[in-house]
Amino acid sequence: MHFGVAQEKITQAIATLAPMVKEQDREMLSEVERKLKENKFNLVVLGQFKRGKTTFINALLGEKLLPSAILPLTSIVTTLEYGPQMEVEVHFLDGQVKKIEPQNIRLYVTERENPKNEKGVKYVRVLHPASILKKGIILVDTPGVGSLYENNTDVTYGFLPRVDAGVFLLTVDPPLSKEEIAFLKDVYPHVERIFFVLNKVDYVDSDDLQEVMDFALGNLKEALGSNHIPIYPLSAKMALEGRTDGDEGKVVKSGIADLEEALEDFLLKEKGSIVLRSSANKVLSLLSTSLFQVELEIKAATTPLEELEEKIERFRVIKEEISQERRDSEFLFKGGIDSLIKIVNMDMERFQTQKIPKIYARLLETFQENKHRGSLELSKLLDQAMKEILVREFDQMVIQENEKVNAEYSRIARRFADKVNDIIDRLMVLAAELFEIPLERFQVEETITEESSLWYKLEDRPKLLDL
Ligand SMILES: Nc1nc2c(ncn2[C@@H]2O[C@H](COP(=O)(O)OP(=O)(O)O)[C@@H](O)[C@H]2O)c(=O)[nH]1
Ligand SMILES: [Mg+2]
Repeated sequence: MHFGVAQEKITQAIATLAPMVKEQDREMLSEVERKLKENKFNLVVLGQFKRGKTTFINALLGEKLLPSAILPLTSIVTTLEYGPQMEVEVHFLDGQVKKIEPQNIRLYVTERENPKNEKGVKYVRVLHPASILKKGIILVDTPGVGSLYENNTDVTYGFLPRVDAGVFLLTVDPPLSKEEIAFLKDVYPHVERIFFVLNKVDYVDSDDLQEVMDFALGNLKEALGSNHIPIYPLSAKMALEGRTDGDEGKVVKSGIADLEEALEDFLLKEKGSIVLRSSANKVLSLLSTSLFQVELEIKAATTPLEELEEKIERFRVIKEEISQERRDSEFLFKGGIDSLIKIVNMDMERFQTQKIPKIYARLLETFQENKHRGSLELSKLLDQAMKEILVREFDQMVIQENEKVNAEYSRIARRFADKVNDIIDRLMVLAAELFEIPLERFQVEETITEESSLWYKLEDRPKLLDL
């Protein structure tokens, strides 16, 4: 279908749907409509905290616009789209919009200047003349996940349904963390297209780069179960410095050109279809939930009042019963989790009472064997012995606990999922019976048993032995 025709059809569907949906869904629809009309889509920069997302966006813009440093953490989403001149708007949660000077962005988007978002900012919108934006993308800088501030993770996750395509930043130091893999698995189903970038390559020399790339690639392949994953090496910092200093050599060395080329190629060839597909999907999913409500209303309008009141009363009684059951199930689930936590705590205590003496004995042994050595060497040996025994004991414990926790958690979750499915079933049958509406059945998946595992962290140098 021609882009214009499809665009028109989706716009019509939005216009029909808009008056029928809830306020907040209407907001989402009008955003979809705007993006569709302007043929724009969100290219969201994702990744863990401090991977260089903000630096990368600044490099694309060719100027140090958004605040990035070791300390100030972006806790607010910033969107950037094309405008003939730079303009910055702060959109507040209460609906107000304020124009600000570009150098004041930091007052709103950093944790230091706006702790816990006490200023009530919803997002910051930047209009900018950069050529990459001219092609119709809305670049989005997210706070990132896995930072100290839980709020950031929530904000980033909250943005996922709005992602059309993503740039996912990894770094060479360390190549891929457990949290990153978990986050990536969450992101993947939401995104039509994702570009992987291995940032901070200036930390490794060119001999090691291939090795680091292969390692990251192997991890990604394993995590995503896919074989074709292009990954772009980059030094966002070098690209930004090169552009702000007018040092073309640095820009070339940074690797940004390949990535920009891939992005532009993608914009040229695929953007239109992604805009359409992603808009249509968003409208469709809203449509299917709205449809049920509309059908209910139609049925209600055509049923005699008395009969309807009787049905409503029956529905109310059964609904109350089901609510009670839901509360019971939640209670059961909580109880299950509590007892799981107790089991883990008990295991930890047992680990402590059994293993700590063993660790001490081993350290003492090392000390006795080596006490004739110099204090620096002795301290090194003790460090090493401590690390070895800790790693060995902890590894063993973690493997056992993981198995136990996963098995027990799956069991609890399965029971809970069964109950929830049962409740959904009954509600549907009831609604279908009372109001004669055919419904599509859906299942609560057992993915409720999302696996997450225990881990521990060993400092390079145990502080205990800081002699
Ligand atoms: N060496 C090096 N440092 C970088 C690079 N990109 C970003 N950084 C630094 O990493 C830190 C975090 O960057 P930032 O862009 O704020 O990360 P964000 O939290 O993902 O937005 C800053 O100190 C940046 O200067 C890079 O390519 N190389
Ligand atoms: Mg940032």
